[in-house]
Amino acid sequence: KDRVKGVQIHRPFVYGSIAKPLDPSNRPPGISPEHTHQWSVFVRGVNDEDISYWLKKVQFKLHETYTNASRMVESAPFEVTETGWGEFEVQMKLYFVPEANEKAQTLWHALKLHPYVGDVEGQKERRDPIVSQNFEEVIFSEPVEPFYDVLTSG
Ligand code: SLL
Repeated sequence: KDRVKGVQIHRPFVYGSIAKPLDPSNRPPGISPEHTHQWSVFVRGVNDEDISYWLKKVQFKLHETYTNASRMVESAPFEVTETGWGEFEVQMKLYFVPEANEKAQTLWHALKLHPYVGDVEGQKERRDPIVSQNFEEVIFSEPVEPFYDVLTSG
């Protein structure tokens, strides 16, 4: 396939996690008594912009303490929600749409459940969600022509 020479196309996205302590008086049914938090890990567009025209699916690899630790999310929203007790590194493998003709790219994210030590008191009282996210961009360098069309139309 012909590549569009000398062209780089950047697409911004956000990846990360959001977690909140479970309310002891209102726990979801059927979860392990050791679990202290509910969390989600995600890949999404900036301001929730649609990114599914270039991102096909995301494989999230959770800690091996989880059943079916490898979770493939085939459509938006690209996220996994779970409960648990511990922090760990989540592997996120981004698969691009077939027109892209690009290899998958892997990112790592440290799932964060606990607030920074300096703010423990405030967070405890308010049960604020703990958000840890990064802005990133994927660079498609000399995209193949059909993908260039996808990226630049609309
Ligand atoms: C730690 N190294 O010790 C980390 C591991 C694992 C977190 C954290 C288990 C959930 C389940 C869970 O929360 N694992 O067993 O269903 O802090």
